[in-house]
Amino acid sequence: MNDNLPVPINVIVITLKFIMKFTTNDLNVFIRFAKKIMSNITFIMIKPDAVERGLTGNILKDINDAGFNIRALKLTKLSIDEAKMFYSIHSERPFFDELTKFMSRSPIVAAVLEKENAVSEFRKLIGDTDPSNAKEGTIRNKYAISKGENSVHGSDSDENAKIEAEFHFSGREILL
Ligand code: DAT
Ligand code: MG
Repeated sequence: MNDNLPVPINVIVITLKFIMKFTTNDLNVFIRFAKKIMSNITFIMIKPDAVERGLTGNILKDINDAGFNIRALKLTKLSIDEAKMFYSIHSERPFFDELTKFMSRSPIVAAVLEKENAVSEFRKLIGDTDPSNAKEGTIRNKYAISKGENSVHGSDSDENAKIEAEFHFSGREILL
């Protein structure tokens, strides 16, 4: 027995075990919750070609009609360096220069959307990258001009949705 301890060692051990069990359970609940939120959000942009042609309202209506909830929204503009950073994954592609010049040409609308399986659901709503291959009724089929100027961006994975949302919004601007 350690005389310096004000409470018996077994009481300390039992208390510590209890706290650890409680925190582990708590952590698991938190992780499950975080995973659920992650698969329910996507990051999207209404691109310069669509904002320039006054299509923001139409596209937001399509988004609303498809059952997405807006969790963050703003009109903003990318500098050429920000466009290069955002699309850095495509930096080796032949269209990188065209893409980054286009995306920094004029304002965009950036948003975080929520729906079950948001990433795949939003990509279904926008259709193929190339509007001539985009299904009837999809946003790109209705509004896109070309493969480059294709009106909307949608994240391609839960991980990228998080990275892209954090690129454009601070934590307090995303209302989950
Ligand atoms: P998506 O936006 O459907 O995810 P992506 O990630 O392959 O398509 O490409 C990103 C953007 O780059 C795309 O929305 C438009 C542009 N882009 C892709 N391929 C292109 C091409 N062949 N010519 C010009 N721009 C292109
Ligand atoms: Mg993509």
